[in-house]
Amino acid sequence: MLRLLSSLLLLFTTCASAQNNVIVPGATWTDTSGNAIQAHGAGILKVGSTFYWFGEDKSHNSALFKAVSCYTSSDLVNWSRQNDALSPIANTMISTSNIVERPKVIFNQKNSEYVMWFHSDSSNYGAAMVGVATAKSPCGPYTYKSSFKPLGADSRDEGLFQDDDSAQTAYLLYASDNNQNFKITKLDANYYNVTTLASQLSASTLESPGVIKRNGKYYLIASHTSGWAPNPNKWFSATSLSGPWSSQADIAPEPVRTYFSQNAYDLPLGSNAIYMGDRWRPDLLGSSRYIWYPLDFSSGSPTLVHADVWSVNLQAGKPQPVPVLVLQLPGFGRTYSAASGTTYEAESGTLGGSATLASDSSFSGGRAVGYLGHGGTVTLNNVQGNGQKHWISLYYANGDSTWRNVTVSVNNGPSILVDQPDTGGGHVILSVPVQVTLNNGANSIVFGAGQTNYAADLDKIVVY
Ligand SMILES: *[C@@H]1O[C@H](CO)[C@@H](O)[C@H](O)[C@H]1NC(C)=O
Ligand SMILES: *[C@@H]1O[C@H](CO)[C@@H](O)[C@H](O)[C@H]1NC(C)=O
Ligand SMILES: *[C@@H]1O[C@H](CO)[C@@H](O)[C@H](O)[C@H]1NC(C)=O
Ligand SMILES: [Ca+2]
Repeated sequence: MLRLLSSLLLLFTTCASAQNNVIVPGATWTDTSGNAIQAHGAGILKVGSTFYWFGEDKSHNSALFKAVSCYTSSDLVNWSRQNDALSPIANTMISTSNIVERPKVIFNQKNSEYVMWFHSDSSNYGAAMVGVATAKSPCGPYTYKSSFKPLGADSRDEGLFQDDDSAQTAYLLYASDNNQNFKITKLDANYYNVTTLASQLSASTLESPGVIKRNGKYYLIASHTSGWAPNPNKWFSATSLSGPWSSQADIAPEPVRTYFSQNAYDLPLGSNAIYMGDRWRPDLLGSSRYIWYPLDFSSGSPTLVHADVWSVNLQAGKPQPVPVLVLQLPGFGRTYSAASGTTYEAESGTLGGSATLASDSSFSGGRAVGYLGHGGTVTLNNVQGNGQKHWISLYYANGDSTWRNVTVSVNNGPSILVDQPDTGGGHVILSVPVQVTLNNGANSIVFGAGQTNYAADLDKIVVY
């Protein structure tokens, strides 16, 4: 045991500089050129050992169409931007005054062709169509074919599922009939059109769907409809895509509203999967963040594994680039690793100005620091670092209906402002990440200084 501990410590010391080789849900995720990844409403395609990430470029902070981006990666962490996969065409349904959302790509073996489906709409979401585009290489650029209403009915948020039968039958998954009925419809052999309805979940008000097949069983993951605001995403299972589907169940504890995210894509990996969601920020759409978590199937009920900092080990046995503890979950084995952190309770810090202690059983240690910001501060001394960049997760509660934020200053250095999305209640705790450089040894971190607005109640921080 001692030997294991010291080798973990050694791993921590020698490898900490490679900390940007990790998935940090809610952080600004930069590509290999250092730009924020713009690929919202994601779709993933794997070709050989390369992953392709398609998504909405929202860098113009607008819902209107700018581009479907294409990024490549071999490890799901380090992404390089390629040419845009789909670009606007004036006077069509994919002009810059239209909506193109949730691009998904599958490969059609018969035609040796990549086929992209997306939500195609007018600017007020009144057209409610799907669009189809094709290309001969994964990133394209894709040639736009058409937009239409599948089987003559509405289609808004959509996804695709390609089955593993010899014909590789594919299906459109979509919110139909003014988002009231959720439908799964079979595609034709070219993947250009739909043919027949496979199943309908009537009055289910589901959107943002993904389907994963596990041991002959189909799992549908979807959110309900609450605009850009998060809700508790659900799962359903069936032994056939024609149903019957099980009744809905949560993929995460209901109050956390899927850790403030909405499903975009579910990527099977090993015996589990990765949940890939969006944390939408409607007033600044380009700053919407990606919330990716392991989706654990070991209990038979797909469940998000909340991990502040984690990595995907694509090659079993490959040395880990980050200090990790393998998640102690059956089936995870070498596939997922979550970083181990050191916790500092906010209530153990030194309160300044109008800051006060808040008590609630939902807080770690039963306490948090309230009335931060607007003159209130808390200082945590003796936060241990190693002279490198560290991710710190701030655990907080924000019972407002709007976002708050908090300043973070390390060793009297410049303030970093960290957003604190509403948590859905004053008793609900979420975490947000911030990356800082800590001195080797003890550090002093001040929260809430120099801001006129109130920050959220700070429960604790975890330093990775
Ligand atoms: C990330 O990918 C780029 C381009 O493929 C490569 O040059 C770089 O070494 C990679 N970095 C890491 C940390 O894997
Ligand atoms: C899709 O199929 C329907 C029914 O056969 C047909 O009416 C429609 O024109 C087709 N749409 C496209 C875009 O090919
Ligand atoms: C910080 O939060 C306040 C609301 O508490 C908001 O008015 C302000 O715009 C936020 N600042 C930034 C830079 O987002
Ligand atoms: Ca606490």
